[in-house]
Amino acid sequence: MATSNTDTSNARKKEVKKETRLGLTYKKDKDFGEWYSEVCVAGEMIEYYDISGCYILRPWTMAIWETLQAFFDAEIKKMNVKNVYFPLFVTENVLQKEKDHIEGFAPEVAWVTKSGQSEMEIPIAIRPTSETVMYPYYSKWIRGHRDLPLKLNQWCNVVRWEFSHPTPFIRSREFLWQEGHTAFATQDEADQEVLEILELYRRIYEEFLAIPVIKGKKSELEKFAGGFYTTSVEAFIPNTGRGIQGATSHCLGQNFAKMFEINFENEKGEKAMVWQNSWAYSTRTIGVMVMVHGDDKGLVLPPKVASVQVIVIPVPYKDADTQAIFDACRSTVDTLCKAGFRAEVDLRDNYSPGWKYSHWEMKGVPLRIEIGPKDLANKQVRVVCRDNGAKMDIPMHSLVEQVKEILSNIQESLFNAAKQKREACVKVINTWDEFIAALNNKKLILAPWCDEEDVEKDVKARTKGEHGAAKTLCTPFDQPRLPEGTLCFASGKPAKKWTYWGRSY
Ligand code: 86X
Repeated sequence: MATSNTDTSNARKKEVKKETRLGLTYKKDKDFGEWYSEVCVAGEMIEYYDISGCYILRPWTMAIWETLQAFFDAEIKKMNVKNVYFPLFVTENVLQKEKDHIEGFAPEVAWVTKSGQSEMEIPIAIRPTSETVMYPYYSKWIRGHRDLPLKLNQWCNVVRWEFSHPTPFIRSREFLWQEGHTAFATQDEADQEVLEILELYRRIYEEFLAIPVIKGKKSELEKFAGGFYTTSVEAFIPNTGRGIQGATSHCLGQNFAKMFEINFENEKGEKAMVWQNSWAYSTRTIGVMVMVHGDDKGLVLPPKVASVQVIVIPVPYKDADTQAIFDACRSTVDTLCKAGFRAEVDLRDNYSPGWKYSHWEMKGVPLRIEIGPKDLANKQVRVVCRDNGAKMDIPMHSLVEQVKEILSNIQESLFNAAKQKREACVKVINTWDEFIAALNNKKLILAPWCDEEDVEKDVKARTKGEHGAAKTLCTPFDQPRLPEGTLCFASGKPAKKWTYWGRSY
């Protein structure tokens, strides 16, 4: 088949153009939503799929998930939590066992109704969460006080067929999570575990993802309806002025024990009901990380979770000894890997150094090392920090110590920068007018509140608009002093506590 010269040259032009089309179309400050999707895809974390709300999690994402998983899994094992796996499917009968629990959620449940071409006799649901799947077996397995505590966790996927706007990681119809379900003889033990787990969630956000979170208790309106009380870690996205629930740790009280008859014989030989908890964090954590740290050049990954912490790029010049530069790159990576860092070299010969810089910046690699002829001659490397663009020359002999120091500084300064940005958004208010002004200014609002459900409902109703209503995010455990006589910003009644309010994801 004949191909004209023009065709070939156009094709080549197109190819080169595609290769060089690096950089984002959208700006974080201008079009946040579009920027976010673009960064997830261009950073190679996510690929869109042909089912709305379902996303492919690429290796760049899964490596982060596995790091968080390794940490959390080891920590809960220290607490003597055991891993299990319950089936994905649940019959209608079992799902509906707890009517009140399911009621509000029913529209989100996805069903399998056919096998091949034939209708199934009994349709089966795909788990949206596993209470009703697991608790019948808790009832069977728990007989006496010696069977307690029962502490189980599973790493799995769940499906919630949401109809509101899907967003990668943040609101997807299928997501990965861990769900912990524990049962105790006493409320005391349950209470204590709720907080121990919440602390692990704080550490995931603050120590790994470099995101400051607020620990607190959910209002009656916002708690898990089937539970006794809900605690959470709450993050904040300054660009949109929205709060986002990072993870939850619930005390379920004895509500589910009643429904599922999870009873035991206590030490006195009396019949008693267990106290239960449940707790979860999901791949949403990764979305919060992208939103908080990303910039106009792409992802910014905290060193502790980045699957590549250091990318080494050769910078050969025409008359330089390319082989020697390549060798220096390889040995640099070797040294770093042996010292325990996650380092890689990009030796591809079909991309320019400049293209590679943009590529790895887009992917958020915390540290870039460039090695050119001058570096080789001076026995040094050039390092560039992803977060602030800082550049320095490091002598080869102190490579490991300096890289260690720099990465740990990046981890810390990402957290500090995020915290500073969040603090700049916190607005303490006392009156309704101040509340509305702060809400319109995308603030994270801390307000004195009477803690009445009807008042929260009223605030929701009065702030309903195209951007969504304001609600409570949490009542922080760390309470500022509440001066005597302080009134609720919304009702004018005596305030009982300081609570964070805002729009949320
Ligand atoms: C609430 C509560 C709880 C175990 C956790 O937050 C931690 C881990 N579960 C989950 N929830 C539902 O119960 C629920 C139920 C159905 Cl049927 C649904 F379609 C969606 C749901 N979403 C949340």
